[in-house]
Amino acid sequence: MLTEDQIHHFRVFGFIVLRQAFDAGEIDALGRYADEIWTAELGHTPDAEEHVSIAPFLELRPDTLALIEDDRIYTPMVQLLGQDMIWSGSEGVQGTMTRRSYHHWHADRPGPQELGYLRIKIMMYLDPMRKDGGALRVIPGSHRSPFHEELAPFQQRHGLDDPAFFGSPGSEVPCHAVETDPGDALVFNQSLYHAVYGKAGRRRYIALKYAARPTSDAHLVSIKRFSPYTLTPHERIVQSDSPRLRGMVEGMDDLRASAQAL
Ligand SMILES: O=C(O)CCC(=O)C(=O)O
Repeated sequence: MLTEDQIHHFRVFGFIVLRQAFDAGEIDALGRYADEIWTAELGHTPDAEEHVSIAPFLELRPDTLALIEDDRIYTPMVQLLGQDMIWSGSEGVQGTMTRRSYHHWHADRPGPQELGYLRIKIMMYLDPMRKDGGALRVIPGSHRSPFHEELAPFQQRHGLDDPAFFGSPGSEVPCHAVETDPGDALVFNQSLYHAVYGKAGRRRYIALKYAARPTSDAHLVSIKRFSPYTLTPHERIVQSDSPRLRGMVEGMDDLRASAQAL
């Protein structure tokens, strides 16, 4: 359960960290499940330097679904997104997606039209993350207008090979590096500007995504553009016996039909 201070921190800065929400035994078990999923998908055990990115991820096994509705995650999400929130899928990633040690400054849901529709990503890193060694860096408050709009040049440049961000290398942009240890859960607004520098080796994370229930055509247009998979949730969630899991995908057929009509 989030305190009023944590809710305030999330609203103002765009992120919070749930420190040591999970114990070492739980993280070890999650790592083992993750290895099994990656191995099954790749057809071999991932090498230490190999990149593997699977989405959906937790949905692939009945025994990993529990994390999605675990009180330590689910209750904070209800507090931030409302009781009628929706599920937006999970990811399981090892290694570095771009085979580069950085992921330059960007927002997952960029642009002023996105700021009124809250979507949240929770990062659970299975290895310690430090500022120059792959920790998620965030620009606190950059999910809010007009700061968000001022950073639009970052979004335009983040795919370039060697971009400058207002004249500085990405690694020198003023920011907060969210250093984490296994067991921490980093919760961030997907309109927040973030980046990673110093990714190396077997960097593993599980990500969980939740969103406020869409209530307008603009929300549906945004889902179609950025996360169309949200509208076709995994069968294991749809058919689940759990009221929490089923509740998060309830009405999805209607939402998908409305989205298709737009
Ligand atoms: O690799 C990471 O830790 C974060 C990746 C990222 O930037 C994202 O999920 O949008």
